[in-house]
Amino acid sequence: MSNESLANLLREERRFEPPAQLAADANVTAEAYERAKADRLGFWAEQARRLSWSTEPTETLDWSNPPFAKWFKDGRLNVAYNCVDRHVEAGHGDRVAIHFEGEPGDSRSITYAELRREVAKAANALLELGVRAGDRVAVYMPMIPETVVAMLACARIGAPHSVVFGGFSADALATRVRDADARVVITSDGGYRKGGASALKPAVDEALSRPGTENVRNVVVVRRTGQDVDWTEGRDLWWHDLVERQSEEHTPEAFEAEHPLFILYTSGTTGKPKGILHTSGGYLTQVSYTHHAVFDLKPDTDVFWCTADVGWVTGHSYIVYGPLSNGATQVLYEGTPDSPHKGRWWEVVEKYKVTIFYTAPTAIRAAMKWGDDIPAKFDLSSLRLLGSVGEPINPEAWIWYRQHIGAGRTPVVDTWWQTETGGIMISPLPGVTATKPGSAQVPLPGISATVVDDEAREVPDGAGGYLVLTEPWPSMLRTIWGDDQRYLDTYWSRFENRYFAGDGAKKDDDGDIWLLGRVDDVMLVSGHNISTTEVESALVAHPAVAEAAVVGAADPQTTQAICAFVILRGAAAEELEEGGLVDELRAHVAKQLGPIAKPKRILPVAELPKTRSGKIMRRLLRDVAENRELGDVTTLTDSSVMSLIQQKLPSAG
Ligand code: 6R9
Repeated sequence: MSNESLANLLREERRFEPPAQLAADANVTAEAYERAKADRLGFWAEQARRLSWSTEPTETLDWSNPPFAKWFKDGRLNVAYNCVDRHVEAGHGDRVAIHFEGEPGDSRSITYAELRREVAKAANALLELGVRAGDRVAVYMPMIPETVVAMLACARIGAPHSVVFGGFSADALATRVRDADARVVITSDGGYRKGGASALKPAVDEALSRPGTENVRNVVVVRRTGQDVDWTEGRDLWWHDLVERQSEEHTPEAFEAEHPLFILYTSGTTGKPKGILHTSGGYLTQVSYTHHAVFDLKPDTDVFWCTADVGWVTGHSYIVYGPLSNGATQVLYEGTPDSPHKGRWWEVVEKYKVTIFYTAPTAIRAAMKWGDDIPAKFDLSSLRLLGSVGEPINPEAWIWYRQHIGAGRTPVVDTWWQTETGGIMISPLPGVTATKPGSAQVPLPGISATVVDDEAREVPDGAGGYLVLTEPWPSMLRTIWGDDQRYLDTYWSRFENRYFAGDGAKKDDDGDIWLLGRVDDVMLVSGHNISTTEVESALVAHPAVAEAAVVGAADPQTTQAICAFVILRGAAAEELEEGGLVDELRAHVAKQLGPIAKPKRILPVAELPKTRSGKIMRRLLRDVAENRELGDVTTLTDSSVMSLIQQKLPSAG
């Protein structure tokens, strides 16, 4: 991020103290920081006791082979039992677990007792299909209750799930099915989005026609939209046929704390997505604790709503595992915020009297753009706490969020974390921290984070550098699925004994942390990580493209916008005069990777700037895309290419 935008970030000087009543009743007080500082492992051992273990762990952390951590390794538990059954056993079976709101307006409330029965039946169904502990199950679903049931059923039988975002293409799904060597895919005919039924099953059929996916024995299909689907006899099964006839009884088996819980793919700079592996006991401990601490959840009275898709880590940790392990009542919403109208989310808040609301800056900026009068039409007085995640939130959006959604009285917690960290790492505590718009501020109790310079030296207050995590944490990724070396290279080689998060950060004069965006080549578009290399590969796969270089250019709406520089093949360059090729290339990328990866701009150029070793210098292209003076060009093979590229550009971006 440029110094100029950093200056903008820091311009807002207001501080917001926690409301007195919230502070007085808060789940977690300032004392937690002291306790964790005095005995970090003791602190986490205490948090692990939030869970129900069939064998209590005696060892908190085994760090004898860093950076391969084992948390609570001699403990045994069942994650699904912790998220469902134990609440029923504690007498909360009638409490609503999920208020489901479909995009077309259909709704259904599911109690913990009902959820227990559904999860048990789905677990029995998977067992009938021959799924065993350790087998991987891919889940490619819309935002419906069966998605949560499917994930919990996998957890219950110890079969790691790999949820693939429903907006991803058949190619992306195939890559992930192949990498995880999945045995079963759970999907639906489709889901409702943007006012219509969009299909999912055809992408599964296409993905499973690709080589390397042959080990998928069954596809279980939830009927959501009722649209026609192609059917492969012997492989495909309707969820309602298979699951409904199962017994409601299933005895949960206890697994080791380090038993794999799920794989979730995140983009990497080398193109191939990284399968982030999370395990059971440490992950559940941290997501449960952070959900309790950061959102101050009171399970008897709160209604929690996290708007993320279950296909992203935020959905895993703060729709499924965090809230359910805490016995929360929550809203699950299927569709987009603007269908059938731009007040849809606020209508849902009013309908269910949501008290805690967690969303992403990109959604807040969209709501700002649509106008203050829209949320003003709804009764949002139930809200008492707001959260943000996914990208840096600019102070303007933070203030708008507090003012127009939170009536100028709710705390806003800006939570920094990653797929890799599993749970929230840096965030204000709503009953403790005087919040600063735009800053995630402080590591949570038990978490050690700081900002270092190129030489790994901690920077003084007021200076910037790289965000690093300096001690292992319970919900840390354990490795990259099938690739320990890549785990070491990606996160642990940049600085010795420090986890490199890949984010730029700054400490302000109070020592509070401000996140400044990705420092590597992964672009952050509307809260989604997209690798430059993946988009480049997609472009080059088109016959008209010879070479491509992709950068993320700062964008006020989506944090970064994808900007592609392409070298066209001869004949194609002529066709371009007619204008159609650029549109075709954008559509091509959308088909290959999904609409989120569609470049905002595609600029045909004659040459790309490269170093002598042949690496594309994206830094310079970013300068061009952001209309900046070029940085150091001395390592270029041919510095004249840059002036040629600049000439091609319309003067203002
Ligand atoms: C949870 C999630 C991780 C990347 C992360 C950072 C960005 C997330 C942020 C934030 C500034 C915040 N990020 N939360 N940046 N402030 N509060 O989003 O996981 O999809 O893996 O993305 O998102 O750049 O490194 P994931």
